[in-house]
Amino acid sequence: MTSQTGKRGFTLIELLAVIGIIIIIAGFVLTVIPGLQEKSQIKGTEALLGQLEIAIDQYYNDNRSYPATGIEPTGIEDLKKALEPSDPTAKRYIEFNRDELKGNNILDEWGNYLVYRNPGTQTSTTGSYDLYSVGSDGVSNTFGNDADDINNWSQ
Ligand SMILES: [Ca+2]
Repeated sequence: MTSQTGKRGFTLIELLAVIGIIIIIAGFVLTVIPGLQEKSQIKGTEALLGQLEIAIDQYYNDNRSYPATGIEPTGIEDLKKALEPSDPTAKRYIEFNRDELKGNNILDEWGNYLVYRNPGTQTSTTGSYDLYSVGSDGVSNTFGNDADDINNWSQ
């Protein structure tokens, strides 16, 4: 005759072991995922800057000057209007995705405004421009030279 007592639940030790493993995995996920997300945000912002540099070069070829900046503090609205004018008959050098813009401001992967300056101040090349993201911390204390900032002059 077979006994029905073969069925049993987890022992307390087994339960604690499982809970311990779940805590270890959760800790790993919580530390690794944000790191991966930041890496992808950095890559995405670098890619956007690269696309903008190509578009700015094409604009330069047509106009023999880089897009001018006006009184707007970050200059980025001026850049957006030059590269993707609202006038449908004007030449467009880039097509922004709507999630890359807030109004006429071009956003980095953290949702902060990029900064564009013409004339630039960060290279010795005359007639150059500055273009940067303030990076993951959302601020720049050194006009684009903080360690986490992403700019067009130190890549
Ligand atoms: Ca920064």
